[in-house]
Amino acid sequence: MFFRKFGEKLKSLFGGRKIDEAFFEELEDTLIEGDLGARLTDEIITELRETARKEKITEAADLQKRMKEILSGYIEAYADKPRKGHLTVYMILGVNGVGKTTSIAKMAKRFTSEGYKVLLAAGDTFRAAAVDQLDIHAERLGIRIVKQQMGSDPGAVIYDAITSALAQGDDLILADTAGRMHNKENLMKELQKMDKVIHARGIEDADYRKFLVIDATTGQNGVSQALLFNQAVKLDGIILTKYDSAAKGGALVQIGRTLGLPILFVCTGEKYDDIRPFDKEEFLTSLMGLE
Ligand SMILES: Nc1nc2c(ncn2[C@@H]2O[C@H](COP(=O)(O)OP(=O)(O)OP(=O)(O)O)[C@@H](O)[C@H]2O)c(=O)[nH]1
Ligand SMILES: [Mg+2]
Repeated sequence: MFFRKFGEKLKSLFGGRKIDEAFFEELEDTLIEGDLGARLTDEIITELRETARKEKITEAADLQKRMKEILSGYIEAYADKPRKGHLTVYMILGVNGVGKTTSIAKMAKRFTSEGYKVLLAAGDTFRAAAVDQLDIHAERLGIRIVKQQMGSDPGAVIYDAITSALAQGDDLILADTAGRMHNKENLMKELQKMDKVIHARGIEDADYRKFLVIDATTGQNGVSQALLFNQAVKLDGIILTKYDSAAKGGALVQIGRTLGLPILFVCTGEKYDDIRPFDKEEFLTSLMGLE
């Protein structure tokens, strides 16, 4: 259901025809259009040609499932869950406007409904409106928030949040961050500072996770962002937003293939419940037009 347009294109491409050169050319164009990128597209086509040759497959339809199997090797769902009765920190990263704050609110609601004690940390101190935005969500959802005034050190906000969470016995801190366009050095410096604060407060690496939010509508840009952030700080996974308006999902496959990053959640709208854990089977079935 997510990628109807792209899926439909693949469906009609694979449907009722023999495999020939024209088929592979059309498939190549479609995959590039679907944001799979030139390199990955090449890899997939090569593997499909090989499969068709080896197994003497002549009907394109018989290759559709094989392609899904190939893609299935490229992406995974993020499998870890925060432990209850033990503090975990999720740092939510991403460039401007991708949906960090909104996703934090959605996750907060979801984890709370699963019985987690959640605390929000207003780590985006860059804009006054950012603190207010998270504060409004906290109030609406009845979830505790730790905040400071605009311009204060985000590290200090995180420090306070951890102190407060430990005192209150919270299970999970969801930390918002500023969405500035970063260069790698800047980003690294900022996040290393944050790491230091978090470690100084006694949180171990295993309990400190960094997720990058990617806007599904940005295609190749999302892939570049994942590359940059992952180089600057080791990411633990991806949250994909704006799936609702996106007709393609290839960028996610590319990120999985090139960076090996698992996907935590996908968001499909602006309402609190427009979020769900990544389901590989559902995603690929929809992406491939197999439903
Ligand atoms: N359609 C749709 N809109 C979304 C989704 N997630 C977020 N948005 C919208 O995208 C816009 C930006 O969302 P924010 O959560 O403020 O993004 P942000 O990354 O925190 O932005 P900055 O703090 O400015 O960097 C808002 O208008 C959200 O309502 C989604 O999954 N689908
Ligand atoms: Mg924000």
